Amino acid sequence: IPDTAMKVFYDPGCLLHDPPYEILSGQLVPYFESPARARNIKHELESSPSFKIIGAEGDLDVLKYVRMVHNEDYIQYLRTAYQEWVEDGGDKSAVLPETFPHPKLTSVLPSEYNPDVKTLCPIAKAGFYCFDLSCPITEATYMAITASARAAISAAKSLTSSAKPSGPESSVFALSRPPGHHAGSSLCGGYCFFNNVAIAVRFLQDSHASTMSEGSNPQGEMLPIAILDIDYHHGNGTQEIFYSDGSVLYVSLHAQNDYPYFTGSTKEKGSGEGLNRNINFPLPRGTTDESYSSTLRSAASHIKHFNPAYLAVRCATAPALSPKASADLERDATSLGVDTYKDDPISDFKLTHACYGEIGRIIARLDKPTLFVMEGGYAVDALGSNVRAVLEGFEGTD
Ligand code: OKS
Ligand code: ZN
Repeated sequence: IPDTAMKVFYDPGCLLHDPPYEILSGQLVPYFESPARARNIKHELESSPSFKIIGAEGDLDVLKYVRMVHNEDYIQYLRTAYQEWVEDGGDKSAVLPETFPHPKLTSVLPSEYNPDVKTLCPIAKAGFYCFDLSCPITEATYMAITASARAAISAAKSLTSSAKPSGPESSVFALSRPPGHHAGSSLCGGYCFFNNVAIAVRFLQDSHASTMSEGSNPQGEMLPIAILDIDYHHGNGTQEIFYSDGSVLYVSLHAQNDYPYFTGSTKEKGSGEGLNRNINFPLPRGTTDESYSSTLRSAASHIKHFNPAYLAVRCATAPALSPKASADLERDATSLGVDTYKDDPISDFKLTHACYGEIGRIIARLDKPTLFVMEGGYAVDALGSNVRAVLEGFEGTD
């Protein structure tokens, strides 16, 4: 293994979350965000000398960093929800909500809606902490989401101890799963429970603060970090977590008018100290290599101007399906009985395989220590090779 091999952090606990089904396009289908996704990526990267798989660090205080992002009641909910649900007579397969506190359902203004959550029954709690039906909580979910965060923190930790300040030698990939960017400070949804990238970003900021002598940072300034979200979907959770935080720039490229539907417009610019530090680039269906990479270049120019100490990239292959991947997706989907897949927006982006490498090269030109964290992508058989193309484009090893 060459010493320039990119470190890939992985925790087998990530495989434990394995709900039986989900509702997609109105149909009950096997859960798309499956353990097979992580296995496929690991297998692909293992077979290349450009990568080195490393076990996540066992003795990290994961909860310490989870608490820097998520509220305590939400964390305790995720930890205890399954047991409470089963004790209440709920189905043993998983916790799922029934109703949500929609602003027009609750009898008071949304800002005044503040129930005593402890008094809610398990199925009501499930709706309180979730915004859709994509996050069934199984007996093993809490272990899996902790493992997923552990992989992201371990990767971030290795960045802080890297000899080189920037460039390929100081870049790492966290093979995290379940994903994180839809998870907000007290909200799960879109397969996401803990926001892995947000947790890793807080870890990096905390490590930096603790290395500073007391006198040298009297204002307690936080280390500036940029998050580039190249998942096909908008990262509503990451946007919410850092919305009024001036130390973190969130930049997202995503499909307009697609899941999660109600966030991701250019009007969402951040607030207070975080004003202009939230930048959304919604893209139309049918987006091609050329328009995707030129949008990514302008996104990158905002990051360059912000001049972060670190760059965190949420990697996903959904926006860049190769013709083969699209075929796989359609085939898988058909075998699962989802006949609407031709119309599925995921296959509406028209990027070719060559675009993956280019995406990696554009990110590499920012010349920052970079943390890649896995997010979405369902074309299981093509996942590994697509992830590999982005990372090898970045490293210049393609
Ligand atoms: C419906 C699931 C809808 C798609 C969720 C998208 C997840 C994703 N049960 N986010 O980046 O890939
Ligand atoms: Zn996605």
